[in-house]
Amino acid sequence: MGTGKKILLFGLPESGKTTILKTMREGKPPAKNERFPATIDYERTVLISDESEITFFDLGGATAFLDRFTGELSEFIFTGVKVLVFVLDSLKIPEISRAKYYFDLCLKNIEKYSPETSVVIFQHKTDLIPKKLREEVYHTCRDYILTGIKKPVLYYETSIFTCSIVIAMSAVLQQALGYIPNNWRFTSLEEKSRD
Ligand SMILES: Nc1nc2c(ncn2[C@@H]2O[C@H](COP(=O)(O)OP(=O)(O)O)[C@@H](O)[C@H]2O)c(=O)[nH]1
Ligand SMILES: [Mg+2]
Repeated sequence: MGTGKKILLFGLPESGKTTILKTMREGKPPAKNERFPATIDYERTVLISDESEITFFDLGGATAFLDRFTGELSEFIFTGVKVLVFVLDSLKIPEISRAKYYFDLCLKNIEKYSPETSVVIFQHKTDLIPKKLREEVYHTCRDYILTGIKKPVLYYETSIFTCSIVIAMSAVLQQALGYIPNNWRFTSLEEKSRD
């Protein structure tokens, strides 16, 4: 599955996965009212630098796909993964138990197929949280999602509208490669639907 090193982006629908990759590809957030169709199955974005190549898999968020990725396709998806990025929508506290369910399933699969994988959480869309609630939202999300997790997890608060997303992505690249490449650029490999 794919070329070079593999990074998975996982998260509930609408958590921001496709937008994050688009922002990285274009070097700026998409225009305010731009909407993308829900990701079907998965899409690949490749990061190319002088030294290396990494493929990001943006996994479609619809429940049927999530269940396939963590079920019948799990070996295919979770083998050879360098970094798992789990995107958590800061505003969807009511859905956090569903997110946690999939996060735990991802970790189970990682444990089974790629135990060396680094795990990174993006607590995303922080620009939408009123400033005085940020601390509280951070603790609520973090405590909930990490309950019962023994594996070390890197945790970043992110937004496509601040440099936080670039800082978090740099950490992901550092985990994947052991260094942050010079001259990195992201390109879209294809719009991918396997079926
Ligand atoms: N305010 C805000 N909105 C965001 C951010 N990232 C993504 N979004 C919005 O969240 C919605 C869902 O994003 P999308 O990338 O399609 O989610 P996906 O289903 O996880 O791929 C879109 O309307 C995006 O514009 C962010 O950092 N801040
Ligand atoms: Mg998407």
